[in-house]
Amino acid sequence: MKVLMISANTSRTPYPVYPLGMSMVAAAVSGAGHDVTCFDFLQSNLSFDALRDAVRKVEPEVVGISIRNIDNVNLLNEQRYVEIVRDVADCVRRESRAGIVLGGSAFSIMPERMLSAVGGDYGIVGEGEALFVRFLADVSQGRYPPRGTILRDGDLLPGEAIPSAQYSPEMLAHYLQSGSVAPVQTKRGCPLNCVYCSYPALEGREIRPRNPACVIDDIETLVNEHGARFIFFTDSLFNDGGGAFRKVLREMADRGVSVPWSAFFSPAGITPDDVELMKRTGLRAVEMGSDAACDATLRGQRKLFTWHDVETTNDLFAKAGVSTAHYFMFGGPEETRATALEGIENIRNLKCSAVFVFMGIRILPDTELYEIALRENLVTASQDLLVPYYYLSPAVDRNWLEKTLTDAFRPLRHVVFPPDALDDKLQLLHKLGYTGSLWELLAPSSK
Ligand code: B12
Ligand code: SF4
Repeated sequence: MKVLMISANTSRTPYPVYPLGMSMVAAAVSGAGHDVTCFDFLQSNLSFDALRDAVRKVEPEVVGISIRNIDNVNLLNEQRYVEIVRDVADCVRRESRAGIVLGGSAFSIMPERMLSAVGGDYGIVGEGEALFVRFLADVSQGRYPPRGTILRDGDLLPGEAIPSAQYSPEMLAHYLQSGSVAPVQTKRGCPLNCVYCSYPALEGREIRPRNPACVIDDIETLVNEHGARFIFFTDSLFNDGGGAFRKVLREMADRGVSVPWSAFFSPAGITPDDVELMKRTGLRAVEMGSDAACDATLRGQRKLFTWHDVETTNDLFAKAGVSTAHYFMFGGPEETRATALEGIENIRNLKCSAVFVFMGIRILPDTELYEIALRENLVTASQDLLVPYYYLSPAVDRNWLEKTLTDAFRPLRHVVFPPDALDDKLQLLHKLGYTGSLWELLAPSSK
């Protein structure tokens, strides 16, 4: 069948990111023998003319729209992305009678609501490779499900069967202009239960590692054939408790691959040997999901580590000369004035790192945070969660919290509040040819 895949992501913050989800689904669809064309709305500079031309040229029988972000999860400078996805779907609809299938992380978080807001014909929840291929096999036999059907609960792919993305040279060239960051997924799934997190619902609770050799093949292709100079491992959590990350790093080291890389880490379970191996393979910067800044709020977020773990892991990387960025969300469950002040003091004492501070936590369905917010009467069961709504602990006043965080962090160059305050500078540095996420320039160790 002729399939047109469209990435409808329009976000450029903190930098434009290569549409990995669409490329992985495209690889599976093309592997199943279909004729796939990918169109990236962002790369085409949000041009509806270019979109229209692509639809006319491809004459697709099915169109898959990949929807990455609902919003920017930033209470203090809200950006919403769904309306323009609806315009994309409308544009396709005007040009073509093809069935429109929606997928992607933003779709999967609120499938029913997204289907009606965007106006697709069908939706696929979760990973798209197997279910989209099955859908195409059915419709190629004329077996269309009723319009409005949302497919879900397909068998998750075993890790070894997760495909390499179909990295498009033209698309990559576009994204490499912004910091030369190329994304690679080494595994799917997270077994933990952090209170706000939708990742386990998106990728499943079981860790499914890809074959490390295939992961390193991807890195070599990106570096040697496409000129990527920085790899971001997009795993929900890189340093999984089962140690799959070590196998990837050992394979990398055994094959002599060393390229600057970064990933999302949890501040637990990392040894000095791990750090040594990470450095050998090129680790440039650690993005640490510390999330809360003292023990009471860490417990409130159901984190399995303590503030002591945050400090110890931070020191481990600092000693090895690796910069870390910590992300914190103030105002979550169990936050009070006292915990906020304690958290600020803890952050002040954190050595050698950059810190990004969010206020409030975006409430997503199917999370414990949503249940808590319901119990505390902060949301109602009929509330439309597509409209961003943020959890703020009833024990702190919003204005007090915002002023306190602003006053505390304004004098500190390495603490960024609100968290997008440096996005424009980052984009300028990328234009000047700097690579990676670059916040390490803020970390006191690198001054
Ligand atoms: C890594 C990551 C980042 C990295 C990206 C680094 C890079 N260079 O790629 C960084 C830190 C930069 C980042 C930034 C942001 N992120 Co982010 N990120 C992620 C994360 C952990 C993984 C994304 C990824 O690449 N996954 C791997 C790919 C293969 O998976 P996928 O895209 O979901 O695709 C699969 C399915 O969705 C499906 N699928 C995809 N497309 C389609 C299409 C069809 C037709 C079908 C059938 C199926 C299908 O199949 C794919 C393969 O199985 C996710 C959480 C998660 N675990 O999903 C959040 C996530 C995508 N991010 C999110 C957000 C909000 C953001 C930011 C807006 C935050 C901010 N304020 O800066 C920015 C936006 C960036 C941008 N420019 O778009 C949200 C989006 C949902 C929402 N709440 O709106 C997520 C889901 C986290 C969350 N729960 O809140 N992010
Ligand atoms: S926040 Fe990170 S560690 Fe916690 S459940 Fe989500 S992906 Fe897993």
